[in-house]
Parts: sequence; C-alpha cells; structure tokens
Amino acid sequence: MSKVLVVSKKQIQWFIVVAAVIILAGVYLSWDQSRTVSGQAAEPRIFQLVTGEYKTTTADGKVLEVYRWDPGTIYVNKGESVELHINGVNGNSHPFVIEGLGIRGEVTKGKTTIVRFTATKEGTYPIQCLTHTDMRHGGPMVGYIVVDE
Ligand SMILES: [Cu+2]
Repeated sequence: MSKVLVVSKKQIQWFIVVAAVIILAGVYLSWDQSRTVSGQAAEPRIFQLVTGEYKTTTADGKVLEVYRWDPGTIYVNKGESVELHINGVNGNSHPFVIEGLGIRGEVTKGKTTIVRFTATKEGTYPIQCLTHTDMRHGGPMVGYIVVDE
C-alpha cells in the first residue's frame, strides 16, 4: 500500500509564501542582532592628559608655582563613551572631582589614572583638583570637559 500525497497548486503557492516569510524574518533578526552587538562593543574615545606645572621666580625672589591639567579643555559628544588617561608628571598627588558627572579620583606621580564616563547631558564639567584650588595653594588646577550634542 502506498499513500499518494495530492498537493494543489494553491498549497504550493502558500508554501512558497510561508517559506519566504520565515527566511526574511531570519535575515532581519540576524541583521538586527549583529547591529546591536557592534553597538555595544564600541570602543571608548581615549584622551591622554598629564599633570603639568608652571614655576617662576619674581624679581624680588618670590617663587610662583601652579599645577595644571594638560590639555585644559576636552571636547566630547553627548552619549559617547570616553576614557581620560591622566598621567601624573608634576606634583605628587592630585585628588580630584569632576563636578556634574559624579566622579572622584586621584592622580599620583608616575602613574596613570583612567577615568571612564558617558555624559548624557550637554554642558561644561569642571575637573577640579582638591589640593591645588587657587593661587595660594598651587592652583587653580582646573580643566573643563565640554559636552556637545
Ligand atoms: Cu593638583
């Protein structure tokens, strides 16, 4: 006994339509996943900074000394992943805050401090050394992170 399978032309058309939908859905889903994965794997943009120092002696023998972040201004885009690699050159210790980003840290001589952030709001965020705050304390050691759209 053998079974005879009777397939109508309409059934074949339906089969082709269903197969096409499944293939297109698979292509769409795999494309969508690969887009998401590459988005998450985005490398941060790295900025190299150093702690620098200006020092001079006035005509009457007074020593003036100021520590600085160098470069003093950094421009980033809103939503981009950023890393600051701050290398301690001048000055033994620079404890700092970045106002508005909720970041605290310290840069010490001969070491690199890495600061990671993604700013979600436009604005200017000061990076302020807590030791060298003004002229009387070897500052102002302040820099600016400018976040644009
Ligand atoms: Cu400092």
